[in-house]
Amino acid sequence: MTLTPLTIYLAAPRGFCAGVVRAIKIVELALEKWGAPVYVRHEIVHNKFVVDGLKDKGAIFVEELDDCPDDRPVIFSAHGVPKTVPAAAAKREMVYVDATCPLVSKVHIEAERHSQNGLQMVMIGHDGHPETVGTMGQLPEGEVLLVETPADVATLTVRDEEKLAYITQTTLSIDDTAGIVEALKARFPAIIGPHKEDICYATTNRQHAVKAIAPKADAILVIGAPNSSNSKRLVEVGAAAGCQYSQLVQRAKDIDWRALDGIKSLGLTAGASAPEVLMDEVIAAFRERYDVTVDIIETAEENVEFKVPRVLRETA
Ligand code: 2E4
Ligand code: SF4
Repeated sequence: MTLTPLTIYLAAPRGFCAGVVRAIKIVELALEKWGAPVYVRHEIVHNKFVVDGLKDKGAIFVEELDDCPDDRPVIFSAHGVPKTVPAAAAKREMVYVDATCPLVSKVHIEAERHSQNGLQMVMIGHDGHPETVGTMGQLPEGEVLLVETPADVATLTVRDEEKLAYITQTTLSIDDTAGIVEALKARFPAIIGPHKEDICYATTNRQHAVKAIAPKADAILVIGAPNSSNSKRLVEVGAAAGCQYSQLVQRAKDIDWRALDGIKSLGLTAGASAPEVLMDEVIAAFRERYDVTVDIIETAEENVEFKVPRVLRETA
């Protein structure tokens, strides 16, 4: 049987970012140092394959600190936690390691600095997402107002228009966020903020790569989890950049082959929390059905690395 030709445009960069590599390493080193079980508050990163792999090594995942015993170490996920969480762990004299990505911690510090300068904060983020909950939780209740859309900006009630600053989640759509920042600046000309937003290098690079691929791909698949903000944004960016069929898949078995019938080209990328083995699996599934040529579309090079916390450095 002759297979139909298919060109796969493979995005680069894609997949794991430096914050995810560090967070997973923290769990692995903690298991080495303290033995099993080690507790992890929330999925260390939003990926079932990663979480299941760590469960097999002895990690126990819980949603709340209250679900952890006092006498086992606990790790906080890469997304960050409200200040009340390490405070409660310290009060219980627990051993805890914070795997919050340093680029999320940077936003936490920014919020604190603005607040110390007497500014009220506006956070651009997704309601209920753990990073947004963690960042807003750096300041007392009411000090951070959440906006998700330009329409939310129109209805904001602020304490003093002259004393405002904004911060953002790190995994937002660059283009959508620009629109919200514009609305904020139009309504509150004195508002201060970062140069553009707090979207991180990895989010930025992955969105740029998808944008480069979208115009020439008949379909795009993004490997990532349904609760992964950065992965979902890649799907949206692909669609907004003109690709008719842009879909999230967790792994090869999720692919809707019928929907892809007749395609000649496919864009492939993976969110920051999706391991490359799942990309290998997806490409292998296409090779079984098509005569595949892989064309890597590289729009940036990445060489960011983050150190693990000091308490785990000797183990490393
Ligand atoms: C922490 C911050 O935030 P998102 O839902 O995209 O998290 P995910 O775990 O999918 O990706 C890693 C990550 C963690 C991104 N930013
Ligand atoms: Fe850190 Fe960015 Fe990765 Fe999030 S996506 S973990 S902010 S590097």
